[in-house]
Amino acid sequence: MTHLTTLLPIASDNYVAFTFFTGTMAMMAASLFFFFELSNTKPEWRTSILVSGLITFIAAVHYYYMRDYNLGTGQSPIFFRYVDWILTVPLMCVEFYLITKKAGAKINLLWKLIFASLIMLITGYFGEAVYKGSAAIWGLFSGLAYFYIVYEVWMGDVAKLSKGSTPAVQKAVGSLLKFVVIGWAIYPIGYLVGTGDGQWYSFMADLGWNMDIIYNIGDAVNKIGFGLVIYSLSRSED
Ligand SMILES: *C/C=C(C)/C=C/C=C(C)/C=C/C1=C(C)CCCC1(C)C
Repeated sequence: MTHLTTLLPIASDNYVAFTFFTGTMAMMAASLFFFFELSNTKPEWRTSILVSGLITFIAAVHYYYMRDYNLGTGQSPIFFRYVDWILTVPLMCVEFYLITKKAGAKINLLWKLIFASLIMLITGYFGEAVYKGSAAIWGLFSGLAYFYIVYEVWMGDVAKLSKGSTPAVQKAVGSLLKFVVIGWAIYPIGYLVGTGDGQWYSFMADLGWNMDIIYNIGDAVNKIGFGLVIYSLSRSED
């Protein structure tokens, strides 16, 4: 791949490239915002805001490459995408843990979440890039790991701990649950669209949607959106 893609024009109907560009800028801007706001954040929320900034920063660097790769080749940057997720999703688990820690969570909750998220991503990568013919079965494994995370947050440890805690922590856990159940569910939709060709769920591919646009929307919601929710919680609680 050459490094001249910045000289390539983007066709006005190339929405994929458009979302890679705006995604790059949004991730960069969000990182600056979180980093600069650190110094006027209450100490007990600082680590959370810092981790939000790290997540958007790591994504900004990957988006920079994905944008280039996509514009130069017209293909999906599957590899960079998964490298980004392998780094940022465990960091999101750290965010979840930091919130639940305020309700008394132990470190083993963090390891459970990280482990499940890695299973979810590795099996997803196999289905999307390595064993494409059996994308359905890999997607199913990935989905099971995802449901385990949903279970932990909705009914498992996270939910139980939150019940006995302060209203502020309950509110934080409530928004965490929304992100895991609604925000994260954007990704399997992208997967079904992107891998549907020749599978029983080929109707998803036939919709004419684009996997990268769906993933890019998912990233904006979950990385920037979740970071902003943490930010506002850090201001409202007293
Ligand atoms: C910042 C990036 C985030 C929060 C990425 C999250 C990714 C997922 C929740 C992916 C989930 C998948 C499934 C549940 C099944 C199909 C394969 C995946 C990996 C797309």
